[in-house]
Amino acid sequence: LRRLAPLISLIGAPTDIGAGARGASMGPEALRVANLQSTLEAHGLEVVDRGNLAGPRNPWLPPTEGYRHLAEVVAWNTAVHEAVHAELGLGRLPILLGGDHCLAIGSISAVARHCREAGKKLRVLWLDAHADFNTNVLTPTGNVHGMPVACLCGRGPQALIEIGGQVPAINPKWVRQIGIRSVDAGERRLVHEVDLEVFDMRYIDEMGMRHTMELALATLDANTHLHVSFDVDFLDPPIAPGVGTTVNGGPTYREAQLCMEMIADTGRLASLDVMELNPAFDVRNATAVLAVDLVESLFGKSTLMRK
Ligand code: 4U7
Ligand code: MN
Ligand code: MN
Ligand code: MN
Repeated sequence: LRRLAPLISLIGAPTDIGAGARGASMGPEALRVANLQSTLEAHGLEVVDRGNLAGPRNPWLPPTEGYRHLAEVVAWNTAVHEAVHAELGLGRLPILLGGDHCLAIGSISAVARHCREAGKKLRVLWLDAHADFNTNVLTPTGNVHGMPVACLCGRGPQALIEIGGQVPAINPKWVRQIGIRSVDAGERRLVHEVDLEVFDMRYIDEMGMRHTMELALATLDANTHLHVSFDVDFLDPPIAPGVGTTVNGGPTYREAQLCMEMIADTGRLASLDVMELNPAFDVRNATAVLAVDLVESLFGKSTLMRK
C-alpha cells in the first residue's frame, strides 16, 4: 500500500540571532532561489510556502549572563514554535528554513508538543558538526545556536526551556547525533552526563555511513514521528562553504546522500529543519543548491528507480 504523499509547508525564519557570524538570516531566501519548492513539486509533492516569520533585529551585543540576545532568541523561537505547531495540527509536514540553529528549540519543542497531543513517539536526528549542547556557564561564546539540544533537554534558561509548555521538551534518549566533530570541553562532559547517543566522525570513518544510519534509525515503528534537524555545517566544508562555522572532515557528498536516502526509506520523516545556511560565505549559492539536492533525497529521490 503506497502511503499518501505528505503535504509540505515551508516556513522561513530569517534571523541570525543565535549565531556567531551574521548572514544566516539570508538562508531562507537562498533556499528559495535554489528552487526548493519546485524541486519538491517535481516529485509530486504538494508544497505551500508560508513566507517568512517576523521577529526582532539582531542587536549584535556581547553576552549577558552567558547568553547573547536572549530576549530576541526567545521571541524568534516563540514565533517558530507557534508556526511549526500550527502546520503539524493541519496534518502537514513543516520544513523550517533557517536561520541559525537556535531556532530548533522552537521547532522541536513544537514537534514534541504535537507528539504528546497525537500520542506519537518522537525520534530526533541531529545532523551537525557540533553537539549544540552548551549552557550559559559552559559556552565559550554565548551564542545560543550552540545550546539548542541542551535547552530542549531542560538545561537552559527558563524562558527558552518552557516554550513548548513542558520541561524538558524532549528526553535525550530520543536523540541521535550524526557527523559530530567539534565539541567544547565543558559541553563534552554534559553530553556524557546525559548519555547522548552521538555517532561522531570517528565512528562514521570506522563503521561507515550505512551502519551508522542503520543504528540511528533502528527501533522506529509505525507510530514514530521522525524529525530531522539538518545543520548545513554537517557537510564537509569544501562542498559546503556557505556556513558560518565550518569544521574540517565532514561527510562527503556520497555519504550525505546515503544518509538522506536511508532516512527517506523509513517513510517516517514528519518534520525538518534546514539550518545555518549562510549566503554571505557561499560561492554562487552552491551550498544552497547542495542543501536542496540533499532535501530532495530526503523526500525520496534516488538515482535508480526503487520499488
Ligand atoms: B551550530 C560553539 F564554541 N560550540 O558553542 C559554540 F565552537 O548550530 C559552536 O552547530 C557552536 O552551528 C556551533 O559557540 C553552533 C563554539
Ligand atoms: Mn547546529
Ligand atoms: Mn553546526
Ligand atoms: Mn553553525
